[in-house]
Amino acid sequence: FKPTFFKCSIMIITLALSVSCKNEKKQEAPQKTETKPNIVFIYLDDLGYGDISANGATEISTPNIDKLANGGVRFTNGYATSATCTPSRFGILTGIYPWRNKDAAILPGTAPLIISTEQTTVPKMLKQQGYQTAIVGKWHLGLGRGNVNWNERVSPGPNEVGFEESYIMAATQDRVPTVYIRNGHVDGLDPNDPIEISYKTNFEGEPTGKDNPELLSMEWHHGHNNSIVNGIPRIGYMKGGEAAKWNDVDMADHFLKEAQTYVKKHKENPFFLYYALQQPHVPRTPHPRFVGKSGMGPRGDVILEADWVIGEFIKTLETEEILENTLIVLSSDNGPVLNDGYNDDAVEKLGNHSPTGGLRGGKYSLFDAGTHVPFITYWKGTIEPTVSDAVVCQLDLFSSLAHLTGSTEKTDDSEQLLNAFLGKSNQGRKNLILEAGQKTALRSGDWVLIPPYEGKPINKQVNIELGISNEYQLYNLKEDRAQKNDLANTNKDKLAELTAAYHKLRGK
Ligand code: NG6
Ligand code: CA
Repeated sequence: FKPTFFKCSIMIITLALSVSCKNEKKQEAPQKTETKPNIVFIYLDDLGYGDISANGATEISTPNIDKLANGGVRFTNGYATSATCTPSRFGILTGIYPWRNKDAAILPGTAPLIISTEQTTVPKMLKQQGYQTAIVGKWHLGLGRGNVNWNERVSPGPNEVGFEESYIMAATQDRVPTVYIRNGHVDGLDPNDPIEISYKTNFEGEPTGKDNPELLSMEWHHGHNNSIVNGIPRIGYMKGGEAAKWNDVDMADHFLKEAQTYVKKHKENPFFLYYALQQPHVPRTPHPRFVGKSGMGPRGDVILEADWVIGEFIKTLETEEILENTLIVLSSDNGPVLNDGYNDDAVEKLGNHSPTGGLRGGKYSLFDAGTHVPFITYWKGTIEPTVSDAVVCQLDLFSSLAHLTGSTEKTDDSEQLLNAFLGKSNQGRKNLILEAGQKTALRSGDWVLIPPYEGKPINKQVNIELGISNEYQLYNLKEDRAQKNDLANTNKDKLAELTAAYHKLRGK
């Protein structure tokens, strides 16, 4: 009797074990879906490393961005690929170094699409993993194939490179066409008032910033003296499309509403939203609610405005009960600039604020402030709050998010650094090629090598040092964050080592 009982109980135990094993297996399923969180890129335009209080700003307060920074991973060595917008956006979306693409330079509003429709992109890769995909905000990667007719569907564009839904501005807030485009169609266009755009010649009888200063509510400083829209002189000429023209002061609220609506509509299944804010790029047009609030003029005011919309957006994720299932990546496309072509008091009212956070250079520069930007990952309940000094680049999101979501896709340039992005490892890249105006430099560990280049060392119009010199420059960022001590002449070994590494990586 006893042995049988023993046998039986063993059987029961085995059964129980196998059941519990099965249960464990079953439990894997929901765990798997947990690796498909919603993914949101919140991408700012020209926001400097030092422009957020989480990174040490004391003259301006960005509580909503800080909440992400202090509740997630705050990277102290996070990089955009480039010191201007178009190449950085190319890099973050394709996982390919933009200097490999000769067209990845600041584009006019009439430029053709520079991402091949054959190219893998973050949204395409995520779509294959079952994601819904959308962009809201600034595009600036070109549209169409040249000679766009803005009165018909404009294509190819974001919808042809992986975004199922798009609500965008074509280029920049200071460039025509000054209209929103939904899935290729100009939003609110009256067919009886067709749009014409040119970056070469004005349309007869149309006022310009250059000839009609009496019509301006904002003064231009350099460039920006073509067509006037809402009293603001722009780059490029535009005629018609009156009803479709955007309202600059409402732009932040407008994009926010689009982003919120998207989230509410798509929350049942995983989505990827690329939410590309226009601030604090020029023209800086804070909504009246924010005017004067920073004491720093419009540049400070639009940073407060951006922080506010980010707060509202996160509230939406919270009220829709998906914040804990959403990985947020917040960064900026390039470093800061004060006067970028309009007299808007950015210089005069700066006070003690340091947009670069003490880094050298700024937008357009090969010095660190050109590409070293705010970089935050946040995933409530999954990412433990931490500060990371791993060197990470927006380029690396492609392979890392592929890994997270179970895709085997990767690109040669994009490193799989998921553990760094989730705050589980301090291990970032060893080497990173940085780009400004299609000139490149190398960050390697704590070191930066800037090869010699022809050209002016300073862009006088924006008053930024570009990092250009006809000699090699070598800096140790750990000891010399501000790049004040060029060690090229005193550390020949390091110079040789980095020069070799740089040429190898650049393939020349
Ligand atoms: C420059 C513009 C600048 C800005 C920049 C693009 C002039 C003189 N300057 O050419 O104002 O629009 O392009 O900025 O036109 S970015 O952040 O989109 O790269
Ligand atoms: Ca930019």
